[in-house]
Amino acid sequence: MNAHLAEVGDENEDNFLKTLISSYQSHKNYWLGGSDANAEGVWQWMQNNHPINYTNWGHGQPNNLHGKNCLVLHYNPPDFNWKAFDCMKYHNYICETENSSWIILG
Ligand SMILES: [Ca+2]
Repeated sequence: MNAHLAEVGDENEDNFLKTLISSYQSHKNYWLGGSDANAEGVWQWMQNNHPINYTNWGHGQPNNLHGKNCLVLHYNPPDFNWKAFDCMKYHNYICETENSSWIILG
C-alpha cells in the first residue's frame, strides 16, 4: 500500500484532516508522522526527515520533555491542534498513501 503516517505540509492539508476526522471520530487523538526523536526539540517528518515548517501546536506545545517525541493531532475543543506525546501510547492514526490520497485507519 505504501502508506505512512500523514504529514501536514500546510494549512490547507491541516484543515482537510480536521474536516475529515470531524466527520469520523473527532474526540480522539490521531498520530501524525512527526517526531523529535532524532534530536530533542527538532521536529521532523519521519518519512524523509524533512523539517516541519507549517505547525499547528496547541498552547504550551511542544513541551519537549523526553519521552514525548511523537506528534498527535489532538482534539482540543472546539478545534484540533498538535501535541507532543509518548510514542508508545495507543492512539488512532492517520495514514497517507504515496499518491497523496488520504486514508484513515483505526
Ligand atoms: Ca521531545
